[in-house]
Amino acid sequence: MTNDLSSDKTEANTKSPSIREDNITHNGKHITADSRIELVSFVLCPYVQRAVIILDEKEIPHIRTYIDLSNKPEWFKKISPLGKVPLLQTEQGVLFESAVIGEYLDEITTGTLHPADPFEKARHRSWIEFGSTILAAIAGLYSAPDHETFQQKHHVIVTKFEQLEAQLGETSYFAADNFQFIDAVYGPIFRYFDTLELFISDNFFQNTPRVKKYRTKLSKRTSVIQAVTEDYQSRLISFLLKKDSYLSQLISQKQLEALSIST
Ligand SMILES: N[C@@H](CCC(=O)N[C@@H](CS)C(=O)NCC(=O)O)C(=O)O
Repeated sequence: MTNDLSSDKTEANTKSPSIREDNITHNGKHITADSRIELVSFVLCPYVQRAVIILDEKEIPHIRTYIDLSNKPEWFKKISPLGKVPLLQTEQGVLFESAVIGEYLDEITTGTLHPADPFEKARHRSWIEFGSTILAAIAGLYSAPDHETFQQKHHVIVTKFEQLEAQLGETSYFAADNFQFIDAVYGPIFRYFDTLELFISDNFFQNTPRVKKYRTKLSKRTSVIQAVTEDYQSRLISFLLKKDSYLSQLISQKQLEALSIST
């Protein structure tokens, strides 16, 4: 996601640590409660949100640095192999790719957010990848230049939710009543719809009651709520408007006024 919203700021998270004692050395280096972990972030990035949610769920003290992706700082360009966020700076070096960062954060702390069973864990990882394809479809929707493409993307998203529906059982979250790693992926996905539904009358969840319930459950999770800044929605709407897409046209001046958002 590239955009032109300026958003440089750093925020320290000073929650109490829970670094796993039996995993404090790696390549001769120690990971301790005092170790500096810095997450390089972008305010609107759903992949960043995954890492933020895991950091929060596992109560990992860290520093969060927000950068402007349309004007990447030189220091970021130097350390980021793909020029993408999230990027995690640790005492041992830099990690990139949200899934990798999440796994690392899970492994250096007490307990795990993944299921113990190898197949079940692998199944979750498969559906995490699936989640990334939903994000791609959402980007396709908000970038669609015309009504026809918009409708096609809408159909792709609804079909993906139908596939997801078939995976969900009676549990509160994806596959358990406690929050797991995979739930950090679906929280940020569903968050988009809180904004999209302000402007799109088509229902995305009509045929998928379990997905709908899962969405509601995730929307109440503190780590999910706190994974974005307070001005997230107005920033997202500004971003959507600047796309100059079919959706941008649906965001009427009247609605913006009602939301107290200036263009
Ligand atoms: N597969 C990557 C995707 C990360 C990604 O696409 N990040 C976007 C922001 S949401 C980015 O940094 N894009 C670079 C740019 O816009 O220049 C991950 O899971 O971390």
